[in-house]
Amino acid sequence: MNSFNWKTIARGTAALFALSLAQLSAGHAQNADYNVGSVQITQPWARATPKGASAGAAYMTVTNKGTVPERLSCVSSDVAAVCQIHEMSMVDGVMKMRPVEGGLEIKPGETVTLKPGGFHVMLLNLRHPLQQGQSLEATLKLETAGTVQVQFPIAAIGAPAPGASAGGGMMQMQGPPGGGMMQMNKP
Ligand SMILES: [Cu+2]
Repeated sequence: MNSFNWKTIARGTAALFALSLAQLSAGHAQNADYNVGSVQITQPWARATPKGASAGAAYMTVTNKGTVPERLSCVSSDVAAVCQIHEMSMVDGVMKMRPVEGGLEIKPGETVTLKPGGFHVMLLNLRHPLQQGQSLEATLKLETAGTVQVQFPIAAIGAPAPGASAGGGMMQMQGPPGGGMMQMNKP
């Protein structure tokens, strides 16, 4: 009886594993790369918001392949009245966020990842909730390279990374897509 149970569990785990990989690659296919001047933007994504939420956040990885420092700011978005680049910091033991004055600096040769708990694109006064499976558009400005319109595919509410299910799921994908580390959480 024990061996039968183990087989069943193994088969179930394998099926889940395959399903999650399929979801990951499907999600990744939507995350296009953008080039503007010497700056590359990869893996843009956003998080879905609960009904009634007035703010949302979007994330991406920005690489400066040029020779001069760049500064990233958000000009506008189709889903929100206000779009800003925010930073998170600990103030008296409390996590706070605030706009990055003058734009987020990306030095030559540097890669900066905007992600949950860190730098993010803040979308304030949302016109409608951000729905998983849809995408939002934002116009980003790089001081020297110019502006670029970026599509951010929307992942689940509370998703820790693009293509991942919401936090607290059975499986979590971590690390870069297409070869990242995989972490399995016990249910
Ligand atoms: Cu913010």
